[in-house]
Amino acid sequence: MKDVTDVHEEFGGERLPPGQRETERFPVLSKSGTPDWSPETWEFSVTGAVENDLSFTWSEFTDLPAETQVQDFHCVTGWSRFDNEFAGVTFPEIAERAGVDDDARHVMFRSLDGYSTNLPLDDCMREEVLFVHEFDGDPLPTDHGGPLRVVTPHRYAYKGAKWVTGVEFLTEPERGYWEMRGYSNTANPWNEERYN
Ligand SMILES: Nc1nc2c(c(=O)[nH]1)N[C@H]1C(S)=C(S)[C@@H](COP(=O)(O)O)O[C@H]1N2
Ligand SMILES: [Mo]
Repeated sequence: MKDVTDVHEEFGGERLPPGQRETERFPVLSKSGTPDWSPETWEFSVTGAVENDLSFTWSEFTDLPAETQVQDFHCVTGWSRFDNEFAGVTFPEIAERAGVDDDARHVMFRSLDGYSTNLPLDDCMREEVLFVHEFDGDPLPTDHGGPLRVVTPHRYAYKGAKWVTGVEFLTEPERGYWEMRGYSNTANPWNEERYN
């Protein structure tokens, strides 16, 4: 199992970012409740500035090579949860299969509940950006984004789309749900980039 809880060192900060407090609970934060999904109709797509558009059914996605990591999780509302065990497929694994165009610079993630969030491509091409389908050895609970969510331990957790069903590679930046509503576009917890 890979331990990536040292990611804070890269950003010159303590393990607990400034202004955060540690919690052992795992609160649920969703803009509008937990959407339904069914393994028969679920589909995940990769589109935009790529050589090959990709589309996966649930069984195809769960056949992809997965890895398990221990990660920290920082919510912009002020809580952090340490040592979460997440298993899933890395962002670079998906990007490699799609073949990212040379002029792609940004990424938009889209979700079943209408949520979206954006990141620069460089912030996504990291092994700890995972498409997670297991938490603590069990299927990811639906409240926490199951069947599939993104986690971004180097950024506030709103950069990790729960119920993710689409990734679009972009040549120009666009803003996601919270980024259009006053939250930071960059979201580095060690700089307390909370609001725009
Ligand atoms: N699809 C979707 N993803 C989402 C959200 C959401 O409302 N919808 N909330 C974000 C926010 S603000 C946070 S802090 C985390 C919360 O994840 P959790 O509910 O598993 O703690 O999910 C992020 N991803
Ligand atoms: Mo959040």
